[in-house]
Amino acid sequence: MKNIADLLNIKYPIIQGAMAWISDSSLAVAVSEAGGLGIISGYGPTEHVRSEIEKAKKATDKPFGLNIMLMADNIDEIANLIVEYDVKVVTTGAGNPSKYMEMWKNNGTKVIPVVPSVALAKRMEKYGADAVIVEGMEAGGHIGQLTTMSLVPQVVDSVNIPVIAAGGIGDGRGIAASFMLGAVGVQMGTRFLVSKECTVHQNYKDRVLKAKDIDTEVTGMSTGHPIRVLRNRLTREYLKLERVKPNSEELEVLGKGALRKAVVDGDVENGSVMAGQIAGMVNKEQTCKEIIEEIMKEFNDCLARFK
Ligand code: TUI
Repeated sequence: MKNIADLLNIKYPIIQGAMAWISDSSLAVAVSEAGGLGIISGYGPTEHVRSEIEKAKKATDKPFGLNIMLMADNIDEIANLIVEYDVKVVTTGAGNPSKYMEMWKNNGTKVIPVVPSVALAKRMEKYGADAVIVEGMEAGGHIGQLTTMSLVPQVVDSVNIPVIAAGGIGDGRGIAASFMLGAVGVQMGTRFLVSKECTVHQNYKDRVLKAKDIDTEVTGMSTGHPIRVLRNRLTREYLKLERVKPNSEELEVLGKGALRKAVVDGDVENGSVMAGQIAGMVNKEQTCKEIIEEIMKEFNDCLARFK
């Protein structure tokens, strides 16, 4: 398979990464209408997720996906929405989705788990995944331990299903590099976060637009839930607490509701501003169509250099 577009019935091999509280129907519809695959985040109250799916169905006849965050507590309900609304693609993150895979596959939904290791990629292939998204720790949010550069080719060598690369990809050069590693598509979150159609608070966008290469930090290494975010008052307090009071309840209190605080309230000092390492090169707000067309041009220019 040369690219993932045929499997997913889309024009370009670009998937928009799900971002908790951020990727709603507005963003997903804009990406799908521009020829990529938009993904609605399934993280949040079930009725909210249901209404975002309904809005997307009304706004586009192009395929879009729903992401299942496997650490959420209403996950059974969200998993059922895939079948109820006949969502064409499901991506999963932060855990092992095998419990739900038969149900989704029986419905004809394409199942694409995000994996942080070769072992999980192999297990997902055995359970019938249609493809895997291999996410390196350059990504924003909840991350694994390996980088995209080292993990993607190792997974490519270990499975026979299509591999989609994620983490650290923000332009056409990143797609070209991913294809060189054996991937047939890419997933990008941070670049779409600053798109015009993304409804995240403007303060959050501005923070990403202004970020430099060294501005992300990983919190939660000690708790087993590492999360990549932009450095601010919250990360300074959190990292200090991790050093002086590891495993304390205070850590949980500090982290609770922090993402929503940044995304919805725009409190980018005390909230969790999740973003990937490529934030440093994301410095303009564009429509999703402009982003995708610019990236595809860069990608084709890269390929032409090697002809
Ligand atoms: O899921 C993500 N990134 C996320 S989810 C998220 S939601 C949230 N997080 C914290 C606070 C509030 C909301 C933010 N970012 N990426 C996909 C991903 N999945 N990265 C790593 C993994 C992963 C890790 C372990 C996938 C499977 C896994 O398996 C463990 C097992 O059970 O075998």
